[in-house]
Amino acid sequence: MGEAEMGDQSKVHQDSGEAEEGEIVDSVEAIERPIEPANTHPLEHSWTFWFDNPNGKSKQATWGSSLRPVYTFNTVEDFWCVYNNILQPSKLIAGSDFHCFKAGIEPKWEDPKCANGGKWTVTIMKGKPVVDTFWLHTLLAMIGEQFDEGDEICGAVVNVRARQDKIALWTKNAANEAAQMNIGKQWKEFLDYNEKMPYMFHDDAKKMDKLAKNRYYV
Ligand code: MGP
Repeated sequence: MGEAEMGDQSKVHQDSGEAEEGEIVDSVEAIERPIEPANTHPLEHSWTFWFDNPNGKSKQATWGSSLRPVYTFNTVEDFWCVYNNILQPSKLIAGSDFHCFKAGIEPKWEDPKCANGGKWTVTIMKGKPVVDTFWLHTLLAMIGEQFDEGDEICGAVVNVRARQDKIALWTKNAANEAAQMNIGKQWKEFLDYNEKMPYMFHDDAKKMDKLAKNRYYV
């Protein structure tokens, strides 16, 4: 091998920082090198956490004007990094809404992917720490693509309220009853939840607000 070639080769090694197959790694620095991003575990989708500031709610003229995207992640490691550094729902103040939606979908009825959809809702009595477990299991089921009808999932929201907390799973095509029933049944299994669970169409909520009726139950 000529000198020029040798020089080129050592340059390649320096740049990539990777040992080639069969190469003896002889420096401590190389052995103790921290885990490279290449060793992370990508998720099927990117997901965005959103937060709605309860302090802004009483003052806001329009619903959603204080709703903000907080962080987008697309690897298992990044998820845990964020999750481990944010408050769990039981520690959030009443009025907070915390969402995790597929990147590109806004957690609003008005979003085109949500407009024809609806939501399954689990209601949790105040003071029950199970809200944190339910929230984590919901997140893991979504980002880990545990639902057979995964394409139907838009995201999930936890509403922290003074009297009771709610976790809702938003889906895309409310009229597809079979798909929604499948998702509802699976979600109950993942949470080990045994109460009756309702599904509401966003369109009904939009038109009738608090008078809107649930369409399906599991
Ligand atoms: P909520 O916070 O989802 O319900 O919606 P909750 O917890 O029963 O009510 P709260 O008063 O205790 O907060 C509350 C209200 O916000 C609804 O009745 C709507 O008027 C409005 N709203 C909620 N969402 C999810 C939307 C939405 O996606 N779009 C619009 N335009 N308004 C919404």
